[in-house]
Amino acid sequence: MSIKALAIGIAVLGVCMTPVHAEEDVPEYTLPDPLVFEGGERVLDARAWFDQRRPEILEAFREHVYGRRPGPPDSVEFESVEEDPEAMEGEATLKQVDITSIQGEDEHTFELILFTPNDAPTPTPVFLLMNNRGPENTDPTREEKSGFWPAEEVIERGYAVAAFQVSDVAPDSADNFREGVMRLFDDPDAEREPDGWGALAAWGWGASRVMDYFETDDAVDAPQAALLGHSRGGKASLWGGAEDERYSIVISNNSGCGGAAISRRRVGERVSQINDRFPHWFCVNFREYNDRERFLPIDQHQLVALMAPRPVYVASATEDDWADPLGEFKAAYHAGTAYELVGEEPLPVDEQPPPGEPAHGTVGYHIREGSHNLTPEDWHHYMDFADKHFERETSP
Ligand code: GTR
Repeated sequence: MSIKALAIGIAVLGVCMTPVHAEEDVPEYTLPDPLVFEGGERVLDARAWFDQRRPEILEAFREHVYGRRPGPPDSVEFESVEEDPEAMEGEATLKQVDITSIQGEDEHTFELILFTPNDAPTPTPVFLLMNNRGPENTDPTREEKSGFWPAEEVIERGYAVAAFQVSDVAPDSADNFREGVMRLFDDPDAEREPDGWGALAAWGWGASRVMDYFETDDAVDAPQAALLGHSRGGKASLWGGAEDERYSIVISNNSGCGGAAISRRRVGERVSQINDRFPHWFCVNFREYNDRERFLPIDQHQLVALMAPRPVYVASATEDDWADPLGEFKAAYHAGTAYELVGEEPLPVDEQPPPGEPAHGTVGYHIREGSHNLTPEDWHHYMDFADKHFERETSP
């Protein structure tokens, strides 16, 4: 086996490593222009973006990539199952809330964990993590602490911090992903519609039910809520933020293929590989683009552009070639034309900045030294970005 083949093998296993691809091997490609309608006409002003072009792009992603999610259920109920006003040694209030979606005769419940700071002005802005790792990362008792969700550090900076398990909303498995919320709307035994929603869309739908809850909680400033996900969670946060404009900041950490990375580059994970290994994440139509990325009517920079004019953040890690860090940067960069059109600041750099030098316009980007992960360092960049956009003082 050649060194390169071995390296790719290791990357596939998700073990941290240095880049294994050569930029000169990236095929030539032309990106679809966010500001050109499918029919070829140019988008000339912000009105045309909001009223026509944005809906056209959103529709293309529904049809070809993530599938169509339903609207809200008939009703949603919230039940506080645990409350501790003296959590984190008195620094925060803990609430554990059961969120129940009711549709006809059926219902589905998942749990939200929320800490709000005790000595910050209320309502407080909030970060919601769509947790794709184990629940030990978001331990409400704080007996276990994890850099993946450094809740104490977020509270210390005056933000509320929340999390839910994506697998509680839709199991992360091709065998039973339709047994979570999806069964409220679809027959899990019927064949999937070609544009029926996949698990990533379902996880974002769950984030919308969390937003429904935030809007009822006086301690939380729902109009200042940031939606954050890592890896598969970062794919879901981008799509969830595109579908639900109530999230005012959308953040994708190391989201890679089907997230922020440009599909046409074919670097790291490819559309065919992701569809083979995770057939439940996307809609069935996405498989049409296995090894045919250049025929996609959209590419992932347009997913980032769907957030405009809201602040959006893409982040990479140096040893995460499987997620194509340069492709992630390029998506953030090429979303910029839509941001400029609506009077917002695109990425303030036109080349990928070095590690440790985040670039924060209304579009934000950083690359962190290290492997595929969500770390306190990433979180602090996100909080700096939120401080800027929510006009808060950045702590030293
Ligand atoms: C990998 C997958 C990636 C990424 C990652 C993760 O196996 O190939 O697309 O989503 O899992 O979620 O950690």
